[in-house]
Amino acid sequence: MNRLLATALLPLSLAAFAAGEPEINVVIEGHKFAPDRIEVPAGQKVKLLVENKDSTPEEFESASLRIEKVIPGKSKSTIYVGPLKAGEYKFIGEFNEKTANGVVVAK
Ligand SMILES: [Cu+2]
Repeated sequence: MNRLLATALLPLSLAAFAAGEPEINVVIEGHKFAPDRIEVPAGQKVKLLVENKDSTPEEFESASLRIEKVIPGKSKSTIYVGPLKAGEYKFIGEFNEKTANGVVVAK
């Protein structure tokens, strides 16, 4: 490995070591998820750090992910997903289904 490449890779490996699972920030605002398309690595457990900025509670629900979790208004919650096979896994905010929906894409 040349020195340039080693220097480029070092911060990445340190970050992975320090963080454990990859972490992805998700915001609920105006009864919508942002991002509403969440890309995660397949075959790896991932940590979703979900912040509900609305004043009302929301329920992150997905039958295919087997997740059902209420996130009170103005609060943060951690949701673990995976390890997942490559594919698309829909989720909704059950309290505001019409606007709050999205998909986890594992690849
Ligand atoms: Cu539910």
